[in-house]
Amino acid sequence: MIELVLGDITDQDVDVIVNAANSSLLGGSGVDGAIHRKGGPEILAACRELRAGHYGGGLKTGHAVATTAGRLLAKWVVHTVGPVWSDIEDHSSLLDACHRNSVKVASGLGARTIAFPAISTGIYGWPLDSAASIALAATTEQIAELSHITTVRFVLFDQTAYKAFERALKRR
Ligand code: AR6
Repeated sequence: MIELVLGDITDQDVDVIVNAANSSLLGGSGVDGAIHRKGGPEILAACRELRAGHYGGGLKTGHAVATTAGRLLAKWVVHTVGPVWSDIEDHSSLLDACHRNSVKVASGLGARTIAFPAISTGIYGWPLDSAASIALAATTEQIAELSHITTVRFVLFDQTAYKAFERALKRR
């Protein structure tokens, strides 16, 4: 089931919250900043451990990895790195991959509910209508293949983003 909600992703009572991170995994602004601020230092500590281990070179664009959600209501944060929008190169497959891989990681943890922000549509500059179509297609197709996940909630921060996702959902 796909849900659209206008709000702040850090308030969501779901099993997994997806973070629109960067490859350093060490925080940033936007969703990333909000998650680390509200989730507390446990999340950053877990990210530093990842960087000290298997993710020494950082998390690649399109990939996803889980940590504790610290003090958030969620059980886990799944960090993924969306692509930066480009007018000259099509990076749609990477935006598709970060949604699919986030669902896969969440499902592997046994999560049933997962909340996504509008990945790449902030600092990374991806046009909202395009991002919404890619996000909805990727998550719908991926959950059809995995039995665990029952609900995918897109948490949109403002009316403009909410309306773009609403239009994309109607087009499906
Ligand atoms: N809850 C839900 N959505 C939010 C929230 C929130 N608390 N805050 C912002 N948004 P962005 P990106 C919306 O920039 O484009 C970071 O520095 C926002 O309005 O968070 O993938 C990372 O470290 C926009 O629609 O993510 C990376 O360096 C959407 O979430 C870089 O930004 C995504 O905006 C990632 O850029």
